[in-house]
Amino acid sequence: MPVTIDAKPYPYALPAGKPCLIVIDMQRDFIEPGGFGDTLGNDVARLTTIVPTVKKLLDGFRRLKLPVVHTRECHKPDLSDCPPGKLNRGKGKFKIGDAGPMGRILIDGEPGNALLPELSPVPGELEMTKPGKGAFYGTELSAYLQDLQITHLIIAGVTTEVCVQTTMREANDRGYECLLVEDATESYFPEFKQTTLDMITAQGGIVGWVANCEKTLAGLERAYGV
Ligand code: C5J
Repeated sequence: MPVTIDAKPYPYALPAGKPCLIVIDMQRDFIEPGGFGDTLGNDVARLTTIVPTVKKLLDGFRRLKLPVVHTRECHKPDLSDCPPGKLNRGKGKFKIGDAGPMGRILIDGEPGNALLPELSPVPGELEMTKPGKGAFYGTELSAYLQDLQITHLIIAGVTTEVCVQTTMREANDRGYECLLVEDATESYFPEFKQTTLDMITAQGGIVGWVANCEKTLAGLERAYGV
């Protein structure tokens, strides 16, 4: 009998092999005051509330020696990987590539594009850039997961209804069994977060499972702890 995590819509069975944690876009530009998210008029304070929980999840994966991937949404400095439709979208103060308060918006290597320092990867973890909302589009993620023979993904990060949900749907279509950690993901819009959690778990888990951090770590400890 596989070990399970107490999840919605029903228990999530952990694999005999290792699950991988994917932490989506915990970047300064989305989370810190003065970043890109802030300049779009979003209440970034909502996103800072999950930082300790994401850290707890990371600590658990590290303690159990389970693989971790961190993503950053960004583009090359010459914007050659940014389609016109994305570049020209919106009427905010800044566009992608403009000089913002924390460097050029969504450009790889700029201060605002970095992960929050308290969630920095440790040696052995993959930090991966992505040009789209989903973590599979235009990235090495598929090859990396196949190499490690990963079949199960535990997902955290921001924002729930954009990059997190897109990644989870991409993963689901590729056959991965996905669980979203509900208190380790957040949105600028509380109603969008709740609706996303409901959409994921509807119809018998049409996209996957949802559980809180405590239950997720308890299941992982039962399955992979020594
Ligand atoms: C957005 C993201 N919201 N990481 N990016 O544009 O969800």
